[in-house]
Amino acid sequence: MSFEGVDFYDVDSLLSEEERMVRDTIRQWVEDRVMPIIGEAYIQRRFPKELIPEMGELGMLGANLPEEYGCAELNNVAYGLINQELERGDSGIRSFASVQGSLVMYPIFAFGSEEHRREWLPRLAAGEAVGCFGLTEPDYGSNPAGMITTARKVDGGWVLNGTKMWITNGSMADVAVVWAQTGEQGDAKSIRGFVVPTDTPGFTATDQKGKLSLLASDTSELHMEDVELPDSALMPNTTSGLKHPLLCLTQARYGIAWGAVGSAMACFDEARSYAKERVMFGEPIGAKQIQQVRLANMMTHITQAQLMVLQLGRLKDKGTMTPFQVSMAKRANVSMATDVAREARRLLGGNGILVEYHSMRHMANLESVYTYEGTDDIHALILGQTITGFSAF
Ligand code: TGC
Ligand code: FAD
Repeated sequence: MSFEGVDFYDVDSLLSEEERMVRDTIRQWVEDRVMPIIGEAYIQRRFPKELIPEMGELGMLGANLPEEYGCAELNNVAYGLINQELERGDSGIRSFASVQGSLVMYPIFAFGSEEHRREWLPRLAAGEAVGCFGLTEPDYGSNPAGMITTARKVDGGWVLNGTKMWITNGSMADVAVVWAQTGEQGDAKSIRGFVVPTDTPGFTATDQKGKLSLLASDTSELHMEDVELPDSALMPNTTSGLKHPLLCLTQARYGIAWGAVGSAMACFDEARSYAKERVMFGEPIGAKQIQQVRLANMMTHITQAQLMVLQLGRLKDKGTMTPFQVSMAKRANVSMATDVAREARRLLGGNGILVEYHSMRHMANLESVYTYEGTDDIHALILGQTITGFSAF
């Protein structure tokens, strides 16, 4: 498939030369390196690890973090465009980069010690090391405040015990950012973050079996049984409470809001070219009013989403973006993309269920994206609280 790129409102003209250059570089890389292999990787249920060093070389990992630590130090719009282009390929590829950059490198940069930064950031940026982020537990998904993983203080260090579920990059990670209770169980106020090398004795990861979505992505369970860590494993700038993990989620949700636009653009491109070529009842299906309405709706909703994330990125670059604005964009754009992917798949008829086409893979992936990083419902409740002042969680 060749990416034509839907840009009905000339959003391109609102980008700087550097932003366009970043976007075009990643778009070309996805076309050359991801598209030829992604269908097969998906069927084989494997994350294409061979792409990681190239992602590092092209500056995609932690791209909005400082050069001092080996990162590209791009602005947040360019960072968003990277996510958009990666997710045109596959949500699993974007997920890898989101977790590495927003959920591992960002907390190490923002809350870790200088030693943590020097040890991990250059390797994570280069793709020489992989990271994962352990917040969710089997019984605490939408409500991480209730987590039961503990970090017990002992002489000279900490001992971690617990299980984290649904962890992206978990089985291939060299380092895990793990959130744990340092006080009473169920007391959100005592949650702290730890930098845990995954070869520490007692730390194991097992692959999550049976997924029907995000198949080209590593999703795992983390088990920690008496994992002994030195004092230095604690991220010193995490004060207790959920605020710091939530700050990480804001970074990742921002990237997802852009990524969802990319998957919708890919589905629209596919649907448009299919509608022009597929002949039924003597003419292309694109000449039928029903398919034109379908395509018009897709393009309208994609255009709205493109404008929303661009303004969100400009606010982030100005330093005034709020987590509530991010919730709105994550929720609206992922919901939009799930609808666009489903409509594109339907337009493709029987071919729409084949792996040679891409819309159904995007559609299945987006069901995970709809759920992770705060479900659609949770973001509705965050917005509801912002509007009314009442918490309805
Ligand atoms: P709450 O009392 O509302 O907040 C605790 C403190 O945090 C502050 N805060 C935030 N700060 C920064 N960013 C945000 N988004 C924030 N939201 C809240 C808040 O002001 C407060 O600060 P302070 O100073 O008063 O202590 O906390 P709560 O326990 O009531 O939780 C609220 C809720 C439900 C919104 C939160 O728990 C939530 O967002 N739940 C959803 C869980 C979630 O999204 N998990 C994601 C796991 S990671 C993942 O899915 C990776 S997928 C792979 C990929 O990214 O590709
Ligand atoms: P639950 O919280 O049990 O929700 C079940 C249903 O109840 C949902 O419909 C939800 O919207 C609804 N619900 C919940 N609370 C309320 C409420 N108060 N009012 C109304 N409805 C409510 N986590 C990590 O920490 N790191 C990762 O790298 C990571 N990667 C992931 C990758 C994948 C593929 C997936 C699927 C998940 C990943 N997650 C990760 C976990 C993800 O963040 C959680 O799945 C998500 O937060 C939802 O939690 P849950 O699955 O336990 O659902």
